[in-house]
Amino acid sequence: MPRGGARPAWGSPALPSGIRVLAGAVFSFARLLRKQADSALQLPKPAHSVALIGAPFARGQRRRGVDRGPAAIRNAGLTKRLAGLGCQVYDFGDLSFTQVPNDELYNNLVKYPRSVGLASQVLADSVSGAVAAGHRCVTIGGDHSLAVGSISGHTRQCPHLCVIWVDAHADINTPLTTQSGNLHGQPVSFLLRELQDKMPMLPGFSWLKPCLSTSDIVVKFDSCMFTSETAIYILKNYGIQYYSMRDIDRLGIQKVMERTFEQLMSRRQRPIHLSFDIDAFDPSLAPATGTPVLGGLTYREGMYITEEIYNTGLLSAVDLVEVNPLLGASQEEVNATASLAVDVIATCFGQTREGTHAVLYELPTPSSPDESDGEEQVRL
Ligand SMILES: [Mn+2]
Repeated sequence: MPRGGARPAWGSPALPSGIRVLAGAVFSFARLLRKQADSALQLPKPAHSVALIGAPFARGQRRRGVDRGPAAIRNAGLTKRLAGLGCQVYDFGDLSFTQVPNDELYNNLVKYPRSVGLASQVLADSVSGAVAAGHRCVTIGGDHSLAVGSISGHTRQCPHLCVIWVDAHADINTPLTTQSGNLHGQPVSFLLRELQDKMPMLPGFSWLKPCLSTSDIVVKFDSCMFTSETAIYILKNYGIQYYSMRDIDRLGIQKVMERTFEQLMSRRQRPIHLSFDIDAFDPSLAPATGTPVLGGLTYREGMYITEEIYNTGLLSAVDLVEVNPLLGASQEEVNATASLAVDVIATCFGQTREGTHAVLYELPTPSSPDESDGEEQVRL
């Protein structure tokens, strides 16, 4: 495994109270000095070390093609875009998942439990290793059942992390409440400690320890109309902070993000795991996905979410899942969905909509000596 890059520092070290003000002044001065030095030398921003992990897994849902998501996102230029933002990208390639023979239904309903359990275990080990080596980790899926692996692997290194879940659905059914039997609609319930007395032991999941509390996660999803009664029950009765599209309409995305960070960071700053399902966007923007829902996020709302997460400086891992190149009605639709995925990830690492300019950029002026000479000659 390639190693490199410094482990991100999560917040400032604790200081004896007597020197807090002085230390604050020193830190500010140091920051000012660093800013001035950077300006003078036109240094790029400090590079993030990013591990890229492809997870071509499709058995958490029923549509063919989502295992081709990593290739589509790579082809849309992800690595180049991240490198252009100053990131040092370590592409670990695609994980290979062992086929599990005779992966029978659990409870006559839940599909491919052993395959999903094993794939998540493999991904958990990879994410854990990448974060331990000092990288920020980008997992490109693949279906959303993999978040069981990415989040549990991430918590091995960062036990106090928090999760922002952006999705058309809440993905919080349990194996006993699911109607479809697809595990990509259930990953959150596997991770939450408070739900464990409602969770059966599924074959393939004996390795998993629930690693999140309900106060560690904020869920944004599209529409109650398409969210099961169970999901709404769990969100409300277990006190999970969530925002539907109606909430986003009512409050605006700026307020929603402000409240998200208040909830997750009010006691202390901590690493963020963003789990982003491309179906959170309106299907007009992300058509090539398995379970689209009308009335999803606009491009601007999506970019605002990831810009704000970048601005915290606390992002530690991202999942970008459910891009399915076989479900676009045309190549244009596939390209649009994959490009959107690249935009989401790039914005997580500093791409802005405002653009930028060189620190020493100067506008040209019309009064240069050459031009004066020219004028003289014309007059003569
Ligand atoms: Mn999802």
